[in-house]
Amino acid sequence: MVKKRIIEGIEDRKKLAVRLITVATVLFLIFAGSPFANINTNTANAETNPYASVGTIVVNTNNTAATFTLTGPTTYAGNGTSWSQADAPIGTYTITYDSIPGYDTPLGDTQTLANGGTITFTGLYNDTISPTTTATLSGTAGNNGWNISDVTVILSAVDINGGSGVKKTEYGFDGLNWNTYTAPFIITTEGTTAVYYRSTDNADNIESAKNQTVKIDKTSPVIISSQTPAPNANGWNNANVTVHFDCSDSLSGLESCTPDSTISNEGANQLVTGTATDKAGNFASTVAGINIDKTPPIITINTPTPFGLYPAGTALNFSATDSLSGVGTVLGNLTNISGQSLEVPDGFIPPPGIYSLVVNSTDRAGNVATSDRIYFAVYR
Ligand SMILES: [Ca+2]
Ligand SMILES: [Ca+2]
Ligand SMILES: [Ca+2]
Repeated sequence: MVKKRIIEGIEDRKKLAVRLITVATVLFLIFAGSPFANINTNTANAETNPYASVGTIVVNTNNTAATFTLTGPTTYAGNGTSWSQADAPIGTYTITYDSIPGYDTPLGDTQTLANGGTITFTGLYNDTISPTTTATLSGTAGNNGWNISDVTVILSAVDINGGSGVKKTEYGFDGLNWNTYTAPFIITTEGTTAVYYRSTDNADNIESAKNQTVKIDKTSPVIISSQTPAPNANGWNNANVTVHFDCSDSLSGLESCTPDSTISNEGANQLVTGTATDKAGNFASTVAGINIDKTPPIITINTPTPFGLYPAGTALNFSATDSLSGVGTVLGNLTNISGQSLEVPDGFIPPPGIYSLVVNSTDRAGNVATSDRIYFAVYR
């Protein structure tokens, strides 16, 4: 019976050893330390970044009789969840096991040795896959990929499922200098801005930098109207007017500009609207007021009448009207029988003689009216 138990015990140990070999290669580096000393608290792997160590746990113990079981997360090696080593002699144990991408030993995972003391895992990790960062832009979208407002850049990063996790996300504007990303940031600069970004996981895998172009145009285009021919000093034209619009946009560039238009109708303050649109969708308008008067004034001559005879002291009486731009000048051209001419205003009193009178009137648009020639005489 006792012999059977011993045999069974031996068989258990064999099974245990097979199991251990299945999941790991266990190396014992035997030290000739002081036997039967207290079990120390031992630490696996003192590297700065515990995640950087791949596939190895180093367990130090000076207990020659240490019997312990290492129980890890269920993802351990994929071949089992525990390792056992009975009657471990003094030594350093290097337990090597298959690496599984994304395998994570929780920091500070502590195992208790069967006869006291602890073994602390400071971290094991096999993570060679860098995280993935995604940039999301938040702004008022215009056209052609342009934004017409400031743009908020939101970065989010994930490490693969079971990875060591994202340690940090960074961004910059030249791919060389990096800022740690802590919160969404706002691009206010107009024009084209390149935003570079990347993340690093806890195993110090650094993602290849990505970049996202941010195009902002918050500025309306410029539009200026001009007209040909230019108006006269009174602001009037007496012929057709062509209205031209000059448009420009220094950011996204022009999408459209109102073409020339020709105004032929008479009228005061005829409004012609021009609009410029940039490629981002901003627009600006301007209105030109066009004054066209093609119609000469209407001249009325009350005195003299054709071939009239008038006593000395009779005043000339003439006038003009104009319904659009208004009368600019009205003057008579008085010519005596000797052919001498004199420019005279309304109300002029010609001395006795024989005359011809022509009245000229110009409106404020420059249209000229000329009356019929009237012959008359003034006697004493
Ligand atoms: Ca990773
Ligand atoms: Ca613009
Ligand atoms: Ca007129």
